[in-house]
Amino acid sequence: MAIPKLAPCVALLIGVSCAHPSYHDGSELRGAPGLWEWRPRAVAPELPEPPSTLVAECRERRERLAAAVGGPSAVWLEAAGTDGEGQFFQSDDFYYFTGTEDADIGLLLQVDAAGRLVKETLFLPPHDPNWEAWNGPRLSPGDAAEAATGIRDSAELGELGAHLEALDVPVIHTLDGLDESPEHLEVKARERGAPLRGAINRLRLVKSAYEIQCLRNSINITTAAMRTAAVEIQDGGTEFALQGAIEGSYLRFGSERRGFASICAAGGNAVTLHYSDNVDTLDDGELVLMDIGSKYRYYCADVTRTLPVNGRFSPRQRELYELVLAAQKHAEERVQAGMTLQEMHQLAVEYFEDAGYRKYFTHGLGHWIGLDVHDVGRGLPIEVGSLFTIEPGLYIEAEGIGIRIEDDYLMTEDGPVRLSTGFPREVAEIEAFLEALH
Ligand SMILES: [Mn+2]
Repeated sequence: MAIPKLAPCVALLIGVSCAHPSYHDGSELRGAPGLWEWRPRAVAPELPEPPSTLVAECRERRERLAAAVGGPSAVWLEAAGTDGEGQFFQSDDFYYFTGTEDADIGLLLQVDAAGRLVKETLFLPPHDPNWEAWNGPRLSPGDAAEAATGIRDSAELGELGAHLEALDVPVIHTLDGLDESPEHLEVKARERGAPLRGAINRLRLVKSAYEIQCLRNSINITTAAMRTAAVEIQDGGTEFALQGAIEGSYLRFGSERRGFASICAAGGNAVTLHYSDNVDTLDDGELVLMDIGSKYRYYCADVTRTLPVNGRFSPRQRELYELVLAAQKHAEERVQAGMTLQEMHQLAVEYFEDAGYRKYFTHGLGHWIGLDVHDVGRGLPIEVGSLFTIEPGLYIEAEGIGIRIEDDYLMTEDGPVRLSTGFPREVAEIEAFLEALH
């Protein structure tokens, strides 16, 4: 009785997997089922508002930082400096703890012996109507700045020396050094791995629900931009038209900027790992590699796809592509919390070794993502709540072929979840997608 009941199921499975190209991702690790809707031209993705607020997030981060460095101590953090007339973006660490986007300001935290944050002061330039007439409003000391940032106190930058003199702690932790530090205070943690840098790295490694939603939104903008820009992929197209379509889509879809230089590399250009000149043509018979990532509220995505310019992989291209994809699946099926990224890297190394292609895999398998595309936390093990890439690749200069597949993953209690499902990665899906575009 069991056999007749099972037989139709087996037939159904074979029929689904073989007779028709699947329009869904084949992986068990689908993070966002239904996200990749089957349409040749994408519309703006939905960007759910993250839970909590940036002000509440930053307050909690400052309290956790105080507990991590311990006391009695103080912590001094500096914003990025002004950079000419270009658009200003905050440094990642300062943004993480303050949420502010003003240049040349600072934050002083005081931590008691129990590791509690007992005083916090944001140091700001004095109110300057002339400056604001040219550049727009900025934070200056007072109730408005304290309300906007949730930082309890504010003071003029010129008063920093007096505040430091009055500190009743033996040590100030700082990343950047501190020119005005009083003699009686020890200043430390400038070097890598020192208490402050290490504490910040560990905090930034594990993302909150707020951060995970920001990263999901950034990833969904990136894959939607890739879908939209894919109409530029055709014989006689150009790398720069592809780049323009991608980066224009970022802005239209709700990203504030790209997270790094877009790589749109046709044919042999893809062998250069960080090629971003993007000045070449796309020619029939070549592959084109896109390694791109938008920023959403400072959080950076990083996704790579490699597609055939004429819409169909050649047998050799397909052979290599399937090998890279299999290496990615090999790693994602085995990676787990507690592993380091170096240990994860070894999974792909072994896979390519067994296949005889080890020497063509010339970079690391993955890195953290977060505020930075290569986020902080080198050497730390993967934790539940950390996000990272898995990006195997093969680069064969003699054949003019570079192939990379890169996805973004969130580690959960149940293992990794692939978040960048908004662009197909299976050969049949890619070919069907490209065919529908033209
Ligand atoms: Mn990457």
